[in-house]
Amino acid sequence: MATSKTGCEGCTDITCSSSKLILEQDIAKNVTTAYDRVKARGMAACLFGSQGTCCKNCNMGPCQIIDGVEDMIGVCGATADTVAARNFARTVAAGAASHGDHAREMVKGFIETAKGNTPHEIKDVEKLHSLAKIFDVETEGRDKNDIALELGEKALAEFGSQDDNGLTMLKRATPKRQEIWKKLGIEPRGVDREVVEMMHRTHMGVDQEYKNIMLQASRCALSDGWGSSMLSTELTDIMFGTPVPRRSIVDLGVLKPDEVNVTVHGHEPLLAESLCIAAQDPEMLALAKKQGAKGINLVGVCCTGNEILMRRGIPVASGFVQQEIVLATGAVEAMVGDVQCVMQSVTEVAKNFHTDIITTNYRAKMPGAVHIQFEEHAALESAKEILTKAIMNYKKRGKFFIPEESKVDVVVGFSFETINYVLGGRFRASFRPLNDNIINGRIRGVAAIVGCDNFKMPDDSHEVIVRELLKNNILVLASGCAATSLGKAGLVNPEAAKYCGDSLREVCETVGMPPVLHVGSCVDNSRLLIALTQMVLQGGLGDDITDLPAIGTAPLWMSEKAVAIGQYFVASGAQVVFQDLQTSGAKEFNKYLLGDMMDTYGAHWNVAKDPKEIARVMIAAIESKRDALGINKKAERVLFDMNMRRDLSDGKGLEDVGCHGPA
Ligand code: NFS
Repeated sequence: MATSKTGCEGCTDITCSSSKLILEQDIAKNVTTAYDRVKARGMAACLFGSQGTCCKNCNMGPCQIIDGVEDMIGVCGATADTVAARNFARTVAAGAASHGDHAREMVKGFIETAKGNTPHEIKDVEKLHSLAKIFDVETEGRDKNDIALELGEKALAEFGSQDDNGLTMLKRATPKRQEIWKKLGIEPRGVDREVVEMMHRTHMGVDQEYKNIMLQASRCALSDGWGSSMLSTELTDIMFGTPVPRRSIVDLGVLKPDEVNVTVHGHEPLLAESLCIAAQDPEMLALAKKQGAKGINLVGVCCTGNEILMRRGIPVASGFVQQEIVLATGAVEAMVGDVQCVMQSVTEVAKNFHTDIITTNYRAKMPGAVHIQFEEHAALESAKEILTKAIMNYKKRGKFFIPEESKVDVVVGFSFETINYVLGGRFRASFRPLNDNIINGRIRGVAAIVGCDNFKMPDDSHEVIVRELLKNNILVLASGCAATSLGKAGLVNPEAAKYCGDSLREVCETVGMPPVLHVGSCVDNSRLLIALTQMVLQGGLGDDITDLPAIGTAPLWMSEKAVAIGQYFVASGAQVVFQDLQTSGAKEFNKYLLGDMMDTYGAHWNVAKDPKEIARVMIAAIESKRDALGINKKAERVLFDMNMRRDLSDGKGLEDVGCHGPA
């Protein structure tokens, strides 16, 4: 057995067993991964950068600021608080821009689909009608494609909107939250506009008051959560089907020794869905057979993987940190990417094998990759061209190693609508049982664990956090690479109920659901906003998200998108915990983020340095919300009878947030 360059000797960073197995193989001996680069760089990151006090927004510097040291402010006089707030806000803007640009492509694809110009169709008509209602699109007596076209055009207009009345879907929030946003003057006006204004306000010599900068950061983040991401999720559901529970598998063992393995990496499901259709095409299958393969095995990497996992049950090979290691198996004919989270290093890893890295989007090219432009108007033709390239590589495959034991069962597909009917039944779909179980204490609260994986904490960090939460009877909703990592840990299936405290286990076993509900990709975190809002509107748990015993974390955040998500959760009233933030060099601003923001939004950021500590913060936050609601008092732990349920159900209900049963 050889020692790969990454090797595992003395390596404390890789705890993932499938990664270790691959990197121990001879075929991987020349492979260099991010784990190597982390080690080579050492742990000492630039102090100014990591604390948020390096300013390069103009060319008088770059200025490195030390808070409290008179000579160490910016040449222009900018203080540590201003600089750190500007940097933080620009991170939010970059994250929101990424979701916005992704969403725009999905909306354009939706319009083309409505016009009949793609191989896709409008699948979820019930959801189409429900969203049409929110957007004031007439549905009576109209063909689904007509409705979809008008809805798509109205959705597209949200990107360039200059309308001070705010984005359409803000009205899905609780009345109290809408009031808060209005009072603060932070209702987003247009998806693109908020990013532009954020970039302008953080230009040299514009907004220099950190609280004011953060108002726009919130507006920009809200234009993501309640704007672009929500649009993307909803229209993607309408086009490709709203996820329903289905079984699948995750981890590197999903690769197949005798089939053409194609990994789909990136984010926009238009490409992935088209590849799924093309991979079933008899012409493609015949070509694969001609090359000696038994078939074509599409598997997911990162969030595009989560998209097709949720809607088609296509297996996911890996999340973000394992993307190089998937290739180090030597068993991948092509890695096909579109946008976001594709490491530049994959082309270097691929050089050791017969693998092609295929870029497909004019916005995201890579040196060393083959570029085949994915054309929306000729989606199937593009997908076939891409697959042909992969198939023709099959015969070139050399030695390879697939860890066949490394595959874990998952049950996924917990869209908001699914949670609704899984808990309430198909004909009485409702969040009422969830609220009741929280009120009676069987479920202590709800935790969202979202976002990336990263090399800063051990690979099993998500698992460590979630096991603590489950033991403490906290229901977990997961998305993105966090959900993949939890799937690999065996926590995303109903059998994992055994890891829960007694009362949560009882609930999960009764309903037959996993204690960790996979809600989808990172864009699908918008489902969480709707779920939290629905919990409030069902009654009994306060009158805004801020009152709920609920908290979110992106413990291994890597991408700027995660910061945008964190900020839209905070601005929507939900607490979040991250492992670190690049703000600690600015005392006042940091204090504002980690506490004082509460006065403005009813929520703030938290930082906790390791998985156990993150879990402790989450549990404590949930228990303190329970105390505030008065549901921790023994006498108040009652089961609700029908009359009480009816009372609580008064007021806004499911229809008002545009929710319905599964497709
Ligand atoms: Ni989210 Fe997805 Fe993964 Fe992080 Fe990247 S794939 S959109 S950013 S790393 S979860």
